[in-house]
Amino acid sequence: MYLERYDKRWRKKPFFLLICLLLILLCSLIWYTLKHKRWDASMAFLCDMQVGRKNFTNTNQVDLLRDVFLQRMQYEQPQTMKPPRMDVLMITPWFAPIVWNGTYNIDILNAQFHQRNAHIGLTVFAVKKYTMFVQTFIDSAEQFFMVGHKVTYYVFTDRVSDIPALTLRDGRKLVTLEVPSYQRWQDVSMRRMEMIRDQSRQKFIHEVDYLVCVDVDMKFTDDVGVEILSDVFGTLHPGFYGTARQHFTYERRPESTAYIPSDEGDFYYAGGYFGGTVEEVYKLTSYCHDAIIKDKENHLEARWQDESYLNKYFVYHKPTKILSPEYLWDNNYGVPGVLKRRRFVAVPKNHNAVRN
Ligand code: 5GW
Ligand code: MN
Repeated sequence: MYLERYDKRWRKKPFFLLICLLLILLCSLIWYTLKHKRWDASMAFLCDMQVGRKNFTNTNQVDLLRDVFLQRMQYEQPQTMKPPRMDVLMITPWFAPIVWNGTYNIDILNAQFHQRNAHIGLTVFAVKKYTMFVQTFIDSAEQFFMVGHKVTYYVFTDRVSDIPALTLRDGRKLVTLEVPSYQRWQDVSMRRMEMIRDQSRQKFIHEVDYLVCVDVDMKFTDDVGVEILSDVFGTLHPGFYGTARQHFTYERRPESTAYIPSDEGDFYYAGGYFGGTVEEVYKLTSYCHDAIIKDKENHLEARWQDESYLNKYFVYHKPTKILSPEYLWDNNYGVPGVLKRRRFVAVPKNHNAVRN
């Protein structure tokens, strides 16, 4: 009796096999989609669901929080009555740190960011002849940028075949993103906002935690590490860090969306170095691009293109960290005493040769 039933069932063997196969396929599909999600992002989603269905579960959002803790470390005690730097501003009135050499302990910061397994994206544009800067840029970044952390270089270019194949350290990779090249250099510069916005949405949000967005005609000459990371950060322009606000080269025409009155503004930030979490960089680039387009419709273009719109953004969306000019220097400004290190410096360029 049992045997008979057993036989009958096994006559449907192909059917069962098919079901099994489909189940396996479904499982691997689910695993594959979840694998690429960042842990905290998917957890946040789960948490939201639990908040929505409080009655069906005992788990609280706070029970899912991860403990980030440090091992025993030995280092010099911070001294309440003895600030590490007396010659520079180390904190803004809205409590954002300004990063100068001597103000932070990189070992503590590295330990924290390693625990969080932070993945950093470094975006750079090499359009037209600017592909000539890529090799030096990447080679120097391999030596000095976020050493020991996970890094993805995103190189936006119109000349994909000009990007050299480079050997990178463990945990680091280079992704080339093909983009249109605009005829006007002003558009090459300004459209970076639109392209970073688009890729933040489509790609970066799934791949990295933080973005660092910089000029390519540059070279790392000293350490740039996780001390720069924060929700949203800007960098003091090397030409204006000691300047009074009314002399900043902000956009001063009230008709422009980038307009900043002469009695407003904290610092003059450089267009060639900003960043933050992917979410914050999305908000920043989205705002700047929208402002650029609005001005374009009115046949306006701010005085220093994307830099002007970035400065406008930071007047009303205060950065949570600010990098000192150590992080963006040009040797044409000499080497002042406050500058203990030059970490990222402009590569001298023959303007006629690279821009025509
Ligand atoms: C070309 C002519 C004039 C100005 C800029 C360009 C240009 C800029 C270009 O042809 N290709 C290109 O990729 N760029 C990107 O915009 C580079 O990433 C570059 O670092 C950035 C800003 O332009 P820079 O570096 O020439 O601007 P400055 O103010 O640093 O001299
Ligand atoms: Mn530049």
